[in-house]
Amino acid sequence: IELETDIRQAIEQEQFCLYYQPIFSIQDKKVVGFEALSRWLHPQHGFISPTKFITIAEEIGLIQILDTWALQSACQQLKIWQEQFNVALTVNVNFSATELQQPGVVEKIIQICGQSGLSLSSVKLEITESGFLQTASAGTNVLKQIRSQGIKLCIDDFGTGYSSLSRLHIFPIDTLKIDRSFISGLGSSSDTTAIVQTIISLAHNLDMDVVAEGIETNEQLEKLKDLGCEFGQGFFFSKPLSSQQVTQLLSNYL
Ligand code: G
Ligand code: G
Ligand code: NA
Ligand code: MN
Repeated sequence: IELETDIRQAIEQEQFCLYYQPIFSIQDKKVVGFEALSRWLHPQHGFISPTKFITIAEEIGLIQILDTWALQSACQQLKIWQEQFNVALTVNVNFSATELQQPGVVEKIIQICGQSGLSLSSVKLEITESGFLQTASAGTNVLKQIRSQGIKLCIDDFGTGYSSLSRLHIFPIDTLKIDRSFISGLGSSSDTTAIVQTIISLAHNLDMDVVAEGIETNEQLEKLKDLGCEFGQGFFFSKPLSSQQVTQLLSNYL
């Protein structure tokens, strides 16, 4: 209950900020975009991880405020980088599946992205695999409307949510993000390697591209290159960065 007021205040008082983890092309190691990740620096409790406050925000019905704030901030920031560096970068924003059930959600998303002046195709919404499963047929319709405006959709943490393969193709998905628990076993476990290989083939056969999450070693990177995975993110390339750090990274590198 206390946290409810806290979350509202935290947004007003700018206690939330976004960090950005680079997503890069595995072939040439070039940055193609960023995943925006929320961070809360609480005045009493210090740093609170999103894994804690997102769940609470969902339970008390405040996730809408948070995700809306994140989408708006990330779009504004990406527009700044696109103009400053004159490159076609994209931004991934995490979006809670419970919010897709809210009336007017499609209009709201389109409005926020549009106001930023970005091309809608540079925005990608990440919804967890388990989130996709919660969305009934009404949710599928919402996803189709969002997709029809050009915004891209990603399944986050793929491989952990037990999707039924028969339902995968009914969603208008552009990208599968392979959960990092699979990437950590790449190379050392032949079973895990087979699973990753299968996910990549599945995605490509369904016309989706693939981002491998949690790449920590060069060995994992090389293995993913062999398996034809096109995009990656992880500590090997870069941890999540503040917006100032991203500006620095782009100035050094472009
Ligand atoms: O960097 P990390 O520990 O921050 O992220 C933990 C989890 O929180 C990830 O699964 C990420 O998808 C999720 N997450 C981070 N920011 C947001 C956000 O703004 N909205 C939602 N719904 N999830 C987020
Ligand atoms: O659920 P989501 O996939 O969006 O999770 C993103 C989370 O993963 C963030 O907390 C981020 O800090 C973390 N993360 C990003 N790269 C790596 C990595 O290479 N290794 C580990 N262990 N965590 C990572
Ligand atoms: Na995510
Ligand atoms: Mn993920």
